[in-house]
Amino acid sequence: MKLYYTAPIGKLKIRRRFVRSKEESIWEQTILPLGNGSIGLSVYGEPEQERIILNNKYLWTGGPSPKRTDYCGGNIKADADGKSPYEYFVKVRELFKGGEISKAASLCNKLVGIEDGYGSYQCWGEINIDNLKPNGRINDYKRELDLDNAVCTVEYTTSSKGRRIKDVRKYFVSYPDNVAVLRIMREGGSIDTSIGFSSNHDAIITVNEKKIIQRGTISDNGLNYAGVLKVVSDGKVVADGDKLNISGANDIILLLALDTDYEDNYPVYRTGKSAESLVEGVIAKVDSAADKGYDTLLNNHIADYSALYDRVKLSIHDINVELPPTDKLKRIYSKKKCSQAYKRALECMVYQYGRYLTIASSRERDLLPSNLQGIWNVSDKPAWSSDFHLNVNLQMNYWPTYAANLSECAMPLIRYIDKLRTPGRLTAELYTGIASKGSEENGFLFHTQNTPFGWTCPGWDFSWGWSPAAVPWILHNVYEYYEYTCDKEMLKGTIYPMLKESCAYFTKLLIDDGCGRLVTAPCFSPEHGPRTLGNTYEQSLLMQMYLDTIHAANVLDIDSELRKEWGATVAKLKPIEIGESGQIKEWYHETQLGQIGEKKHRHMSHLLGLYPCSIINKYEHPDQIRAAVVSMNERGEKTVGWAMCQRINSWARVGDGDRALKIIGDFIAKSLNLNLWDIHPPFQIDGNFGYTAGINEMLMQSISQRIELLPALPSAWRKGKVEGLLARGNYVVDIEWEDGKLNNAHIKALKGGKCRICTPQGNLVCDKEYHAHSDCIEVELTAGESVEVKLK
Ligand code: FUC
Repeated sequence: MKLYYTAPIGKLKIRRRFVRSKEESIWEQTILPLGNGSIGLSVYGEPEQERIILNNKYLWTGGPSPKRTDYCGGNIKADADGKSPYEYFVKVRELFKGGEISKAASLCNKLVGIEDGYGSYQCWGEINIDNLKPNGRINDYKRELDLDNAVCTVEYTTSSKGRRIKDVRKYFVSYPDNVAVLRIMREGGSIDTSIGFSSNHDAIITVNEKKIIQRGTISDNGLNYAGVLKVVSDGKVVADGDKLNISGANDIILLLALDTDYEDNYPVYRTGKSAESLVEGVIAKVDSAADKGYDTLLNNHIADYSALYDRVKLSIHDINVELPPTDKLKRIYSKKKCSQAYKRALECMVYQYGRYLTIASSRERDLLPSNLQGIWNVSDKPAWSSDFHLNVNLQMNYWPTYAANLSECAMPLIRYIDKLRTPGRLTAELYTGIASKGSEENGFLFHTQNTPFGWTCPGWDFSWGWSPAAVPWILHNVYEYYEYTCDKEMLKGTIYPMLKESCAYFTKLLIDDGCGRLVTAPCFSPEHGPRTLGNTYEQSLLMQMYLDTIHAANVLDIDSELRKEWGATVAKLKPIEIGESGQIKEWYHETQLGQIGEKKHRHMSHLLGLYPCSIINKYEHPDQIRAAVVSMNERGEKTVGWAMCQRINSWARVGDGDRALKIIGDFIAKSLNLNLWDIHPPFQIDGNFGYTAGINEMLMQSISQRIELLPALPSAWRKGKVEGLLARGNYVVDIEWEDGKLNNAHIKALKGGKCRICTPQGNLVCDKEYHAHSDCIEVELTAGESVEVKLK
């Protein structure tokens, strides 16, 4: 499975309406991304000059700095009137409870943080390789990204005076060796070129033997960094200022390592390493890579990558069809006459691309999760700082991870959230008066915007900044790690303590709504409508969190008293309500649909109980499923990239595959760039991940203790096969279907237990002894055991 282009970037038909600068717009539409979780490359592949934009996940401005000695995660201790946010918080709640809604709503504006020190994800710099094209016309140009091995290739031939020259470039970023490897080869002639390795942050650049070395300090925050580019070549390599000139080469290998002194240790956020010692480290990395040699590096890379990527295979219709270049395929896709084979192949490619981007931007040892642009960024002022946005975006980045059988890739997310607890406790105390003392963990709070430096305050504007529900929401992503892998050690040591602390906090935060129900306040449904005492967004996420925590405590067989307490809290939480139009109410005082809030708003925060949570499900609450459909119809589908993907997942959860596929069609046609990156606009990677999650959900769901096969199969997906999806309970699921009907499924239990299986297509039978329930079959499997399932 490959993305490929037969024309250089300058000749591709790109979108001309630039949302950002021209350079950034060309970058986001055309480059091919490579990454190993922390090092990101953007490959242009121009014949004359190779240009590769460089990123390192930890290169950020903002946070603690010698220039900002009072840095405190954006939190305000007291405003100009000497009042603390907590005083305002208490007042806001009093006003809400006393029915003085508009006063309460306007006082919410005091519940903000500051902007100074927020910072932004940075671009590192670039590698430039000059004068690459020999004389003569270019033929057979091809730039491709092979998703099967995460290698990018650029190749073309030139002929001049009867001589044919073939150039081939191969690039990859290795996770095991933690270096980027760029190889440039020429047959039929030799290469004379000059190599530059530039910095966007005024690094000191030195050239030493065959290495270009950068070292520097980010002026905003004193973050130290170092990078090295080492040349291994059969040509002559000589230093020329801060460049390396190479002559007479047939083979050039460039090895790149980048590092910073970032560490996720609150409150310093630094390892304390100097730029000089970072230089020693990166040099050791490229030297050791050079000793191993290209073939070993490539083999290590492919072995590592395929161990993850190869777990899931997807083929809808006929995957083996010869495909046109990706830019053409994308253009043809939205035409009426586009063949089934092309349509389905592109849908599968975009699915696997989401898995590829997960592996490339989020790996086990990373200290940070993928951000709004994964790890790729060309600007020093990217949109929304390319931060960690928690009112849908970061959550969506990890929606597909587990079911797409890449659980390891969620480790950086779990680590990041765990580390936010410490600064988050300060925000909880300063803004809501709930303090943790000594070993007593009374809870942490963070909101919509977050950075690598413990930024946990609400943003500098309540209307998008305030979002306590960000905590239970992202904790659901964290808890899912256990649900899918059944890793009890991880549950006990890491996940459960996070859930337990958060329950302790919200139990203290909840107040009576005046009618005997528990709610939080003030609440704001992202990012529209009134400020209220409780809302469906916050209540649904809290309900899910308490249920997850009770379940976790059951599994671990601990905290029985707390379980009872949490159970009692769940019973008193204000429940999901259905309004006069038959809709899920977003606000409790909502009567008819559409009377409050912005029409067609992109956020569907009142439907999070449906997806990614599971409190709205067809088994227990078919009435709420019907109400969710009413609400979704009202919200419509004309929206930005990530929001289309939330809709794909939500329609899959209600079992409407045709509707999901319709949005998929629009998403591919309108919301993907030529390089298949999702746009908000501009480029925002959450849509890529949300799309992949959507396909997972259409083919297999595993909520309410059941594995549901083909829960939302579109009628246009007549036949197909998916192998290797992961279901909650740690089951690996393969499904084959033909003529729109389930042919067979193979389910392998990695952990074992009672496995309930169903499909909306009819009753099932299997090759093991089973119990038939009214809506599923139940089979007992031991670890390692498999079962074959068919329609009765
Ligand atoms: C949320 C969304 C926006 C955007 C931003 C990064 O605030 O409402 O659409 O995706 O995050």
